[in-house]
Amino acid sequence: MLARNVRRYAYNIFVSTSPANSNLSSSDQPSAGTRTVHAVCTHDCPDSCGILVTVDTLAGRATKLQGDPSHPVTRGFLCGKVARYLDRVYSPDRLLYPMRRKPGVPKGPLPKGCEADAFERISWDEALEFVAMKLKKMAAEYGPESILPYSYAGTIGQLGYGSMDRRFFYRLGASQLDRAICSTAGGEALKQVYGVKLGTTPQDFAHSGLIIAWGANIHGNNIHLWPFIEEARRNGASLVVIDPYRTRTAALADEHLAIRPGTDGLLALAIMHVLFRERLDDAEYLHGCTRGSEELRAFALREEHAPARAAVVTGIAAERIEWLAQAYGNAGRNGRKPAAIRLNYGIQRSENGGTAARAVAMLPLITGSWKQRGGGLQLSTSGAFPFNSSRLQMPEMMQRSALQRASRVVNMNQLGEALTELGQRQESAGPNDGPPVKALFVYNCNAAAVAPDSARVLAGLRREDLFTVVHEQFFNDTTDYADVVLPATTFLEHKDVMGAYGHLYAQISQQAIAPLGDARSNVWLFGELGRRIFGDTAFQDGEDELIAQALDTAHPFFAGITSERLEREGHVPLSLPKNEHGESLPFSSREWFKTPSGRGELTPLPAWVVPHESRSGAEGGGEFPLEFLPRKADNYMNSTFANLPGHRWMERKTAGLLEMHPLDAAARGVSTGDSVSVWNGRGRITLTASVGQTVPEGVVASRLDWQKLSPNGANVNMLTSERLSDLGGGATFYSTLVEVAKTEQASAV
Ligand SMILES: Nc1nc2c(c(=O)[nH]1)N[C@H]1C(S)=C(S)[C@@H](COP(=O)(O)OP(=O)(O)OC[C@H]3O[C@@H](n4cnc5c(=O)[nH]c(N)nc54)[C@H](O)[C@@H]3O)O[C@H]1N2
Ligand SMILES: Nc1nc2c(c(=O)[nH]1)N[C@H]1C(S)=C(S)[C@@H](COP(=O)(O)OP(=O)(O)OC[C@H]3O[C@@H](n4cnc5c(=O)[nH]c(N)nc54)[C@H](O)[C@@H]3O)O[C@H]1N2
Ligand code: SF4
Ligand SMILES: [Mo]
Repeated sequence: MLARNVRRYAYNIFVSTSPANSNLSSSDQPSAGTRTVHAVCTHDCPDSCGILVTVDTLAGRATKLQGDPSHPVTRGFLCGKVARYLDRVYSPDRLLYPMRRKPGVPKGPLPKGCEADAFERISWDEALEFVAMKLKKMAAEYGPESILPYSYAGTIGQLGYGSMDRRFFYRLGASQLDRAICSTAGGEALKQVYGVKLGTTPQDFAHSGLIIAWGANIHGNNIHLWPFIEEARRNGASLVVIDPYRTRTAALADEHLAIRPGTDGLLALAIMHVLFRERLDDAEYLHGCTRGSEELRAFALREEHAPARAAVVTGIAAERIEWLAQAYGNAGRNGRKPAAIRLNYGIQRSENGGTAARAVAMLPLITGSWKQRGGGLQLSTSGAFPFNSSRLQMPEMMQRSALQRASRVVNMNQLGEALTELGQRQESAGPNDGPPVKALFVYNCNAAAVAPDSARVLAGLRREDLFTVVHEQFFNDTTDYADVVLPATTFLEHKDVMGAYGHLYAQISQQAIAPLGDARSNVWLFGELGRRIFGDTAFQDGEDELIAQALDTAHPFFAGITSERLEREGHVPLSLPKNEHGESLPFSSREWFKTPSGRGELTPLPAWVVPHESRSGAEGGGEFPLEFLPRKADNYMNSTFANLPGHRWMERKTAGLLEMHPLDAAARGVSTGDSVSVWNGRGRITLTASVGQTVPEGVVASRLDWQKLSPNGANVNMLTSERLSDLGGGATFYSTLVEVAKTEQASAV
């Protein structure tokens, strides 16, 4: 079985010569002995770039990566992280063979570079037999819900993110994972207001007169939107950034409004207040396309939503709020170009972030800016890709599992709780009860680094009675706690089909090179395990069958999108409805809304609630007076790339720093370069102070890194909480309070 599947890989490798070759300039023409393969960056990024990979056919080695010049959003360039991707693929640190923890070696952090010493190499056959035996044993002894899959977005390819793995865990009857660590609060917000995750296409930002980047670090996290914004600015547009942190995007903007974290919902209401007060609303559109506008008008016009009141809470001067609201409301009127909002997931990683995202999402419904090219809002375009995920994932297999009912759901933001408390309580505490988690299967995710409340997570992972399997490309914070590590392929080494959450092109990502060492894809791994344990035909499907299943939909957006066409063309635009000018303008008319009422929903009213864990909230004003932003690094992808020397070098100016406002620093006797302790009731970390204007008073910021590469081996998630957001059970990384002191003082506290 093993040999047959490995062979299947071998021929997949040489089938594709990229159709995009025809678009290459002569200097880019593949030379003799090389060929060009069309791949797609499968990292968790809105841009989902088309990539041309040059492969030395004789050596079977990728030698160059280039943004696909024929892809209308990639436009021939890659971000700094992935331009250096070959450093990752061919890193000497790649995890290339299955390994099992040596007897007697305790779980816990291992120095970087020495990890392999804790493990012994085994064959895939041994590894699969061992894992299958352990899972079967756990299921028999404690029930299948004692097994918890834990995955997120190492790859967002349709196959790699969720296909064979889901079939496997459904069939097993394992606990289900609510994958809510990133975007569920905002996603739920869009679904409530619009019924679907859809928005302004990136290219149309070029036609805007005013662009608002709201909780969106475009230059750092979504660089392929930037050229369209620059084009709009060359034609007179302004860029306003609403972000507590002075990001690269904010530094390049026309106006930066450094809002206090967690207060965006109130700012949105204050903007609505001005729009309704000044009659800058589009009454006709509100009447025709929305529901609840009269209630919203009355609510927004309340005195508590006036700019003067919002100013006190948001930290943005009332005149600036007035100015922004007037600029937003007047855009698109009297021959002016419309306003577009790039809302990103920053604001919804807060306790009240779902409602805040809902309030912001209502703004273009009030002005009717959806009707104009260059108007509207983009949070995510993922809802435009109606892949047939139930065919891919086969949730119906769960019914045939040992449980005969849907298995319990564990929210991935509460991994610490799941590993330390589930099944330990005396009395039953509700739907999440059941057996303790005895086996954890981690893939596509560096759980030990990215999940909130690390101290609890790590205490759980350290349990000797927990059987942990990690499928990874590298030894990282999570493999340090694994019983078995399995080597995973990179996107150059397997095939997949892709949607996107920041553009509207379906793409195929070809396998460019053979897997390195014994690395295998997610599809292969879970197919093998499924065949070994269950033998069902559902585990026989290969990549091409799965791609055909993913595309098996009659949805009109996918009209004309077939495997054959994707194989031929690499990327294919979705068939969105067009108006008489040939433009696709989401929510410009009723047909676009997918809410039950078929209209934009302005109720329930988006009341602003103070987050508990914020300076003005119930937990504020006490021991922990500073708001903490545990940010993403510009040069990593969450925790991915942080181990590579070239990427660390690019991030060197901010890694390990705590950015502080001069007043907060002075109040604590802290200067730039001082070692500072940052702590709250959940944990403590050590960083180096950097005093400056990147954060407003009362806010401190630091960046996500691996635990073991952070000072003292502890990263920012030591301080974050498992509390969930108001909608969608989302993470609340950005609702975190801390105190800071110079390290000498801290030891006395
Ligand atoms: N370089 C790089 N690119 C990435 C990633 C990465 O780690 N590095 N991660 C990828 C992932 S997983 C995602 S989900 C995407 C999306 O990524 P985003 O959701 O855009 O990323 P964030 O940086 O978390 O949030 C955007 C901005 O919101 C700000 N913010 C925080 N709290 C608040 C608040 O209360 N109000 C307002 N207005 N702003 C606030 C932050 O300071 C930040 O600059 O990016 C992807 N792209
Ligand atoms: N403090 C703080 N914490 C955060 C965030 C933050 O902004 N601040 N952001 C949150 C957000 S938005 C997100 S999305 C999560 C991201 O959390 P994760 O999805 O865990 O993201 P990464 O840290 O990029 O880790 C992905 C891992 O998957 C592996 N991988 C890549 N491709 C494959 C593959 O094909 N197969 C397998 N088996 N493995 C693969 C990579 O090597 C990498 O170790 O983190 C969250 N945590
Ligand atoms: S991380 Fe984003 S910007 Fe960079 S190559 Fe991948 S998709 Fe493109
Ligand atoms: Mo994310």
